Amino acid sequence: MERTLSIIKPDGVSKGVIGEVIRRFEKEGIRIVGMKMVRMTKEQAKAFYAVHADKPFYESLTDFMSSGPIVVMVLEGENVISRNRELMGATDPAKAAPGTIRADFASDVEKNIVHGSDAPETAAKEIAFFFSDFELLSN
Ligand code: IDP
Ligand code: MG
Repeated sequence: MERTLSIIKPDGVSKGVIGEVIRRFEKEGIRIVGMKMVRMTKEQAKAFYAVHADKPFYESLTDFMSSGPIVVMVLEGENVISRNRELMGATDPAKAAPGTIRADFASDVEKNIVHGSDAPETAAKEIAFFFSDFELLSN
């Protein structure tokens, strides 16, 4: 059993696809064990995306991620890290497989609707960034 962090980014919230994204997780039998809506400050967005600090899109990405509310969720299931990445589709929606969240709803490579952790170590770090143990279901 694995856990991963999912974020519905500000564009997903403003486009009104919160319910649709959650429906896709539930339809796959993925369990939601934590969920809340928050708005990150610019500083928090920079900390969350620190791994991308040297990328040319870092400033723009962290402006975007702090531009409005996001829905953060902890998903649980077998191989949920890779299953969530498959449901999301490729980072660039133009390259995302048909039927994936990004292919269906994303407008560009930055405003791509969802975030998903990419490995067990990053998932653990990203979950702890947003949630205390008290906020997560334990069974
Ligand atoms: P991922 O979200 O599919 O894991 P990453 O490479 O980890 O993709 O990049 C993190 C986020 O940074 C992306 O989801 C996207 O919002 C943004 N991003 C990635 N590459 C670019 C780019 O080339 N231009 C603008 N934004 C980008
Ligand atoms: Mg990533």
